[in-house]
Amino acid sequence: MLPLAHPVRHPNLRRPPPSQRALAPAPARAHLPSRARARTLTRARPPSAGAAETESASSSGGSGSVLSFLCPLLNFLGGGDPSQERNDVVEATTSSISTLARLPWGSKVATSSAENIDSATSTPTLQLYEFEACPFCRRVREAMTELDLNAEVYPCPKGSLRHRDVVKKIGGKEQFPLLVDASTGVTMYESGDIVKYLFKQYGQGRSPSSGLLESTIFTGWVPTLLRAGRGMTLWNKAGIVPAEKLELFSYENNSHARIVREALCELELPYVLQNVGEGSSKMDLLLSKSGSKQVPYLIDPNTGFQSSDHKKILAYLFQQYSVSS
Ligand SMILES: N[C@@H](CCC(=O)N[C@@H](CS)C(=O)NCC(=O)O)C(=O)O
Repeated sequence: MLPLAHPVRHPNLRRPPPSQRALAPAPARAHLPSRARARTLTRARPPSAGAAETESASSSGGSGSVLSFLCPLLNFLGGGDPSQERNDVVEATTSSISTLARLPWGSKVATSSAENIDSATSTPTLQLYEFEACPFCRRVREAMTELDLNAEVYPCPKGSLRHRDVVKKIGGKEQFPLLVDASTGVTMYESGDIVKYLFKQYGQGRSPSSGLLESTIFTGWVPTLLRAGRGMTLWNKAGIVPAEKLELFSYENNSHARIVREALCELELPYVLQNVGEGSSKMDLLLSKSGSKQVPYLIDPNTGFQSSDHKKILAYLFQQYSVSS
């Protein structure tokens, strides 16, 4: 096992009994107007199918079958249990090469976006249903870094206990990414459409950086393959639903932040993503919270855990949110 931070089972954490775990949907915050309601995580009702406007170009999710084919192979190569002690050299090398492969994208702010925080609830107006290993989801997260946007992220790993059901109820099918913009009422599949939408809505006339859209089908797969499918499948001991979302300061192409996001995905833990790419307007916020500009920086309001050390974060997450510990 990784060296562990001292885990504390906190009263804010709930572990639904096995019979209820699959029935405990996460909230789609677009339908939960107040922060108080967002806290009623396991009681919130998912939106009904077709309730939201759906803007989707097409979508068979054909490349999903590619991932389905690769999934067992990547799981095999990835060595299975993500909570086990890892080889630091392999971790650093594979994530750093992944970063190199996506170097021009998802690191810097291209344009400071219009504010996308709901002032009444202090929560982001964007909700992203995704999984870390999905190259199309990566494309959207890269755009969010470039636009300096925050989002509530609902990881939807294969084997998901909660969030995939919400996606099916919102849009009618399991396809990722899915974006909900509570400020406009727009709900969208199709990563290319989502990126264009985000730039149009929040990019103040800017276009996505050169090659961002086109490059996904080439080097967008590199992190998925090199990371051997980390951030793709639910960990078999996942299942604890935190009362409050975790908060992650990160930017898409940071090699250590990637490893933390993979873990959040494998544990299906929803979190508020504070994108802090180079030039971000939220750097001062990060500085005030952590005392440094280093990312990733994870805050767990359920327990008070805070750290910018990705290894400590991993150890904490797998211990704190494991059903058997
Ligand atoms: N054209 C879509 C493709 C999306 C897609 O194929 N996503 C895959 C994951 S990479 C998916 O949803 N697979 C179904 C699944 O994971 O169950 C887009 O650009 O968003």
